[in-house]
Amino acid sequence: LSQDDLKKIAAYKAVEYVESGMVLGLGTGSTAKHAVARIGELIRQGKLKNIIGIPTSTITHEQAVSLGIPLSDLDSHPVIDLAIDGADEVDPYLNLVKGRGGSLLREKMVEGACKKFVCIVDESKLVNYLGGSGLAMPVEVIRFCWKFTAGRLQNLFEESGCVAKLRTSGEKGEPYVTDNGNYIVDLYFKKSIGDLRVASDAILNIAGVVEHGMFLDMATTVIVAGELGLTVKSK
Ligand code: DER
Repeated sequence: LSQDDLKKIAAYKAVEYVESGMVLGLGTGSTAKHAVARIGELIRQGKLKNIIGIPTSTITHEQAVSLGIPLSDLDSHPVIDLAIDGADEVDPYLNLVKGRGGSLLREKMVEGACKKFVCIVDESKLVNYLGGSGLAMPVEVIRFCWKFTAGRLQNLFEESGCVAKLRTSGEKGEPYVTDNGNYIVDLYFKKSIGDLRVASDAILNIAGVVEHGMFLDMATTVIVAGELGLTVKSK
């Protein structure tokens, strides 16, 4: 089974939690994309009715529109029944790193408004501790003096061997700009950052920071698709 096969298996399992009449948070990324496609298919087959989708990015909004999924937003639906979304890392306590796809702010707003948040991953996302993959821990920052903010983030985690890098896109390496018009500074750690709540509060204390990609105590269920089958972990 390819990694994408595993993502699809996890996504389809998560869509089994969807019932007609639900307001759904629609996630972003290559795993969530399968869930959105499956929801669209079940609506088209008449197996799901009266669904309202709340997209977590412009790209998911476009996918949902192309599938005919009725859409709304948090202003009209401040309480959401169920969100389905991927993750970049999952620790043993169901804490997540998200945002390598650049949508962490709207994802955190939507998933923070949900009664249930089902996270879908292939087994490659499992880590012993957040930041443990050595891959990016995204932080959304305002553009104004982003270098200053990046420097403060890097100094904050000096003991963890942190390196802060501005996320760029395109051939010319121009700064990546989020749906919200902000930049992303990616943090790379060599060692554990210790207490995640302490780290989260310290990051959010920096005035130029908008939000970070640690989703602590937010997922209610994590569905993991692996070579040996599916594992469902619930809080
Ligand atoms: O950027 C994001 O938050 C995505 O949801 C990410 O966490 C998972 O993306 P993937 O399903 O493409 O690996």
